[in-house]
Amino acid sequence: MNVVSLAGGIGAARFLRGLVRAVDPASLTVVANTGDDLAIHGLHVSPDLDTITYTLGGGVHPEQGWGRAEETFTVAAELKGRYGQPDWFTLGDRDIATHLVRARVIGEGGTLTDATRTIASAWDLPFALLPMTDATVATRVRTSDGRELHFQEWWVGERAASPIDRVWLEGGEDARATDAVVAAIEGADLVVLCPSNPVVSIGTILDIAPVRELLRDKPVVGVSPIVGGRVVRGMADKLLPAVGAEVSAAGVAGLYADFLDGWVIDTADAASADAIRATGVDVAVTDTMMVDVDVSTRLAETAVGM
Ligand code: FO1
Ligand code: CA
Repeated sequence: MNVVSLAGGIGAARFLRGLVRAVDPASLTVVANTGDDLAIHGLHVSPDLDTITYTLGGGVHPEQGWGRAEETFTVAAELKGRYGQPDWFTLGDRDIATHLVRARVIGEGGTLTDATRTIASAWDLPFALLPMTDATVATRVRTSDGRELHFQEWWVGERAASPIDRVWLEGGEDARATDAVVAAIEGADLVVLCPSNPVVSIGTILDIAPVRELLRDKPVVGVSPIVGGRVVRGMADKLLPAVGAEVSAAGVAGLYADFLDGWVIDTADAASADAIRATGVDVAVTDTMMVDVDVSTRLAETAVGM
């Protein structure tokens, strides 16, 4: 069975630790969001690709959930102290090695897809990891006081202090999914949406033509990133209102209404199951708090078994 999974960062990475146990990883393709990507010190930073790679490769910082374990910051200190470079978004030394490999592949004329293949193979990832597009795109937000910022400037730079009234993918209209992404979805027997941010992770991937259109012809199941009407981590609660959606398992399912077939929600949200079923979507209710790999595995088995 060929499976394609659409993924953001931390929530996706934790879910994928289970999905690789629930399905044959050799038949799994993970398509990752690149709307969070940004250039720092001339390096192409791809937080979601790297979070997935480090987590599934066994090298992620365990408490933080992103970046490298056993990280050091010698280069960052030199950049700041000697060169006076901005440090609102910090790359650690080990992480910089990843970025130098990516820069070398892209500098030699390769694509982000090529660079991702090189990096994923060094981490022995057992599945294919693909960026959603090789085009340059960037998630941007408009704050309620009228400023337009890169998503990372708002989330990391300003700690999401300002409310958001608009969010969009710059360059999204002109971007296309890569041939590899299109072929993977066309060949998929099942598409699984990770419990990722429905606006700036899954929503961004859906914005890249022709992903959304392709999903309408496929069995698609997803795991709700909202538990008990709250975000587990991240900032979806600040972004869902900007796209007119409720911060709830049902609200997120509604954003996928045109293609969603199965939706896994937490036991804390069991009361909303019937309302979601009434929209024509199958609902499974289970424990979705991925405190360890066993929970992630059972969750992935539930999603795949719908
Ligand atoms: N998050 C931070 O809060 N501060 C950082 O300095 C930071 C650096 C960073 C470097 C590489 C990387 O892959 C991720 C990094 N993140 C950092 C996390 C991150 O960018 C965001 O949490 C996600 O993009 C949102 O999902
Ligand atoms: Ca469908």
